Amino acid sequence: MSAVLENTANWDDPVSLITTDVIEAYRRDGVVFLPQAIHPDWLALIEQGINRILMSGSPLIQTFFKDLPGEFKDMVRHFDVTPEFQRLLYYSPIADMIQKLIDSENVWLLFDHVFVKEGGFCRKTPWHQDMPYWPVAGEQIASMWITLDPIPKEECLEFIPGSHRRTMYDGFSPADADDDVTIGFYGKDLPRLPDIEAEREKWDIVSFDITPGDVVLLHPGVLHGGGHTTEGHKRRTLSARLYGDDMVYAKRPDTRPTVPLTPGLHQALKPGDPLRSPYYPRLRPIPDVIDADWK
Ligand SMILES: O=C(O)CCC(=O)C(=O)O
Repeated sequence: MSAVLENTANWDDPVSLITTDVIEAYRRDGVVFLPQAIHPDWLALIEQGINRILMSGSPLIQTFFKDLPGEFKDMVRHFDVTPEFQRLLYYSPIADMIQKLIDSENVWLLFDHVFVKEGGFCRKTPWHQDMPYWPVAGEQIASMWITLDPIPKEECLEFIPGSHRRTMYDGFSPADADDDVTIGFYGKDLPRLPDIEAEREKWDIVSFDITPGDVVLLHPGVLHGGGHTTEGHKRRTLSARLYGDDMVYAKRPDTRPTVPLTPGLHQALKPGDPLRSPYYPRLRPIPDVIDADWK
């Protein structure tokens, strides 16, 4: 069972929320709910960043479920064109909290990932792990899943604690998800996803009621999905994907591009190389050049 930790907002020292219990629960379950971890000022900045991306007409906005009343927009890696996210990721406590959680001297941003569900009934996100989509391996990695809107448990993402320590499945294929959520993203080399939704009783599934400011710390190997939204409800989420020193480049099947599309990555690195790219900015320690310009 994943940890739900007693907590009250501690805006002066949010890093103290990453206790040894949290670290242990994260290693064991790969998912930890942390109540009131992000100050409303940072949430306002995230909202401005999401609005900027939505208004930009970015070619990286993918819209799913276009035939339904509600739409699902998925936006990968807008850091360079979103000053709100730059300010947030360099100067909010997010990187410090993850640095302590994964116990790494350095912390890099793999990418920012925004999800917006709104406009009426919007179906569940199919069950998946994030790890197969990303060309990475190692232990020191975490996403902070930050949702701006209050949502009941039934409309929150759902998670299967401990699944990051078991099989890494193929991803689901967004284009085929209407017909069969187990059709693979790559279609080779990795085992096909089980149909978790069809046999929910067999799985230990957790989810959380969300009040703005609450976050979920999520290991990208954890199976997660779900979270439809209904009429009058919306869910705007930033998932900040950060990693540390032990992460290396890893190959994925060659049938589809990996996420995020990273200029020159596959040419520059071979499997096992430390995961470094100008596309993955270092957040901790903050580079001197950023501090000198911004403070
Ligand atoms: O918000 C969603 O529906 C999907 C989120 C997700 O898959 C993630 O944060 O990795």
